[in-house]
Amino acid sequence: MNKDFFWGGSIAAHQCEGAYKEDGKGLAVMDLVTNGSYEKPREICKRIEEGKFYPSHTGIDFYHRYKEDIALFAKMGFKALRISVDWSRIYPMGDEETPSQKGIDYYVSVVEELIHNGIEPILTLCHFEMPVHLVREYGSWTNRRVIELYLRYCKTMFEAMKGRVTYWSTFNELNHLDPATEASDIFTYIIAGLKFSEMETPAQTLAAIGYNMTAASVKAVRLGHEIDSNYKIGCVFGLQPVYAYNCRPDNALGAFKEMYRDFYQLEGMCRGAFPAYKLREYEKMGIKLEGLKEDREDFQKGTLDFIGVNYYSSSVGHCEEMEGDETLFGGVQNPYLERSKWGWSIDPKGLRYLLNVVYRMFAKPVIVTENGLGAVDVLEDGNVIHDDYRIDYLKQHLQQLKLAVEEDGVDCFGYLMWGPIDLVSATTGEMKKRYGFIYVDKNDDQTGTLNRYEKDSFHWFRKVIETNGECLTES
Ligand code: BGP
Repeated sequence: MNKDFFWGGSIAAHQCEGAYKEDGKGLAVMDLVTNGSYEKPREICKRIEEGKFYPSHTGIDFYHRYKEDIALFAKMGFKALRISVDWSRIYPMGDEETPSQKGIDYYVSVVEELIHNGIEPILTLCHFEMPVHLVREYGSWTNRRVIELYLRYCKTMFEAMKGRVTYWSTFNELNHLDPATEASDIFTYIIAGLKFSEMETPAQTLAAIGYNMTAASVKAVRLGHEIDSNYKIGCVFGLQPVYAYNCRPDNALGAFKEMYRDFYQLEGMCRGAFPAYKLREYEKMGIKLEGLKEDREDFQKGTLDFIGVNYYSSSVGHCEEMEGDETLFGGVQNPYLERSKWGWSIDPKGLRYLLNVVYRMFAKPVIVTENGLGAVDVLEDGNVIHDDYRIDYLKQHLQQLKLAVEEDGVDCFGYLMWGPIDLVSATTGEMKKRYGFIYVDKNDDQTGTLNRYEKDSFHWFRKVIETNGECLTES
């Protein structure tokens, strides 16, 4: 691998920081979502209700312990860490004229700590952390005024981090919302603070959210480049291969269409225009979009510098012959693959497949911004955790990534493992679904010391980084 390859991890503010009211932070959408589990969906509340538990309020207390946690990442040899900035710390309501200095100072301190430890900071500007006020008062991304407010926030961060940060992501996973399909409440809520089941005109609403967020991203890229021409600005997508069940042409076409539903915004951000086929599709559905003309130049000038790929799983396209369990992100389960305890199929080759698809489609540098295994870990006597299943998972995925780079010629400049320290699960709100190299002593009943312990995978990943991935292919 290239000697500058970004080995590291990704975390998100609302899943780790806690301190949800501290230093003037406003209420963000995930502050209203309770804990849940694989069997019991998280509850989305209108307001904070007594007696209910909201995991984002406490997270893993990264807000206060970031120095200790960054030191552990540095001990593993991390070259990069992707964090998110919580919009509601910078603009607590979202529509103030001036930002919160305390919010800015906090992220400057975190970034400086990373730099001090030799870790490249990669900042996501919105990872499911929209101020609730923008949903209540403006109707979230359905309202184009929110694009301006998002740009005000981006400008604040682009200016505050000049000279400290190079890599940015405008959004995390703004995909998964296609007007031609039904969406789950948790997905529409995570992305836009709105419940699918409460949308009066779901197709129109999803299309407006999808388009306006895409427009916001291209405008943010343009703005960022104006502020600092050295900025490298990408966007992170949650993508998965959708395989055809067999070679029946209908199945091949169906799987193709299902897979590329998640790509239209990425196409808009890479090709200099919002895809014409999508506009034709909307016309047939009676969907109307605002701003197409005025945004045209932004689409041309705000193309991405790189693409972030979050990869966990693959699926099979719906077809007559195969009736399987639905997967979380669309498509049905693949009978050839094993699944995690949370039902996510495990498909290392899918990562190689996906990296090739994305790189060949857009010819832009790619970075794996998330990948990992959510599993139940056991803290044993002596505070050790033997997580060989996680090592197996990561090793197999990294071997495929290496093949994508070294055999297939994909320009992939980093691998950021998701949740290098245990944190709150986004879909279920649990602590039990652990991803980390670092164990956090916190349980779903809110007991635990919050102490951090190194799992076996911690030492394994340190070696991967130390050998720049060479040890992955040693027998
Ligand atoms: C991605 C999100 C992350 C993260 C991850 C794992 O889609 O970007 O925020 O949570 O999925 O999902 P979960 O936490 O539900 O296991």
